[in-house]
Amino acid sequence: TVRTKMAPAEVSVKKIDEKQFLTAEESEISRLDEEAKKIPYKTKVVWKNVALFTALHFGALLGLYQLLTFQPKWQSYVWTFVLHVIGGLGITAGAHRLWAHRAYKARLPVRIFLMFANCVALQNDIIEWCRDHRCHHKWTDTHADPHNTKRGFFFSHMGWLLVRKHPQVKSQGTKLDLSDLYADPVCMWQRHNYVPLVFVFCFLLPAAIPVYLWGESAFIAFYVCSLLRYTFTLHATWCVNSVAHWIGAKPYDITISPVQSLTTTVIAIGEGFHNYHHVFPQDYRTSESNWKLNWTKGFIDICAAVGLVYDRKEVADEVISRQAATHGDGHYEPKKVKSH
Ligand code: ST9
Ligand code: ZN
Ligand code: ZN
Repeated sequence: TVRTKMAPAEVSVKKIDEKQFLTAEESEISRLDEEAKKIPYKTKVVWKNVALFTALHFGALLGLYQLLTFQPKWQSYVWTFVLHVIGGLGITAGAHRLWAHRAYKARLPVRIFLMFANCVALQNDIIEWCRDHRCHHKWTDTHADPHNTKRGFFFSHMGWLLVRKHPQVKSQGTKLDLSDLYADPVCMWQRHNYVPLVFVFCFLLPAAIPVYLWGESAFIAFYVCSLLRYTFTLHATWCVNSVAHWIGAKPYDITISPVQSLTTTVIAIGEGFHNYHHVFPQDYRTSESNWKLNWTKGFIDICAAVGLVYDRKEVADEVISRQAATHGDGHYEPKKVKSH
């Protein structure tokens, strides 16, 4: 067929006849689109969330002002960055690659660490996060995708957290198998204790540690290390849903919305090469880059080296280059030497 034999250069000029090459999953997507047209739905703003996020952003702006006018002690700068990376790992290595995609297996100490790190990032408990994320991959860019990019850049970035979900998110989402998450006592423990956990790990400890260990002002510690850092990690994460679904190269599949975004990869510690990730979601690396651009892969590999992580799933280079040659936009650069 054209789709599997087409050379990369041709792909970018020839329009693929979508009807002719519908796979099972793609035809489910058109079924969902048809069904959605019949469901009455009006965007319903959740004003409580609008108020909370507005307040958070005002707090973060105050923190940013303090940060840019060099009010914090140097240790607080380091601490803020460390917190972004720890919370980030709780999302990338934890909620995302381990729990949502099962891209590798982790022994109990790593799962416990990632669960606490996940609380530092406060992005809903792991089970809820994974349920939304599995919806996103299975039904990308339909109304069953919680952050459907067809509803605009702002909606996919953060707007989806400010309105009631589309009924299709709920009706489709209930079809997902989440039994692996409910069977993990670490996820269940986090769920049962979520509110006190995020209070302590996202707000209290990040601000209290600088005050007690290097005499930072409580005011600065709270606005910079808690509020600004939390807000920054949120936007870094949200960029994966907005920026990395927007404009950029599609070396692995030209027909889908996710793109390769370098900026997003840098701020989201290795998660911005999103065209790759949507094509090979089971790959624990989520991209072909090595640890320098993919600190999350570095973290997982270090854990594996000491035996705390195992069964890392990785797509073979031949499969990747074949995929790129047949479905990509021609931006694929084959690796000469495999870099780990
Ligand atoms: C946050 C999450 O920021 C960010 C996630 C981003 C994901 C990014 C992915 C990218 C890839 C990974 C890269 C990582 C990079 C990280 C870099 C780090 C450096 N399936 O939700 P409710 C049903 S959170 C099935 O209230 P509403 C279910 O029955 C920020 N069913 O819906 C549910 O009841 P229950 C902090 C579903 O009323 C019921 O509906 N958190 C599903 O429409 C009600 O659910 C917040 O701000 C589903 N998927 O309200 C909280 N979903 O749960 C924001 C729902 O009991 N959230 N159901 O089973 C809310 O306030 C609300 O969810 C709402 C919708 C207002 C948005
Ligand atoms: Zn995506
Ligand atoms: Zn994913």
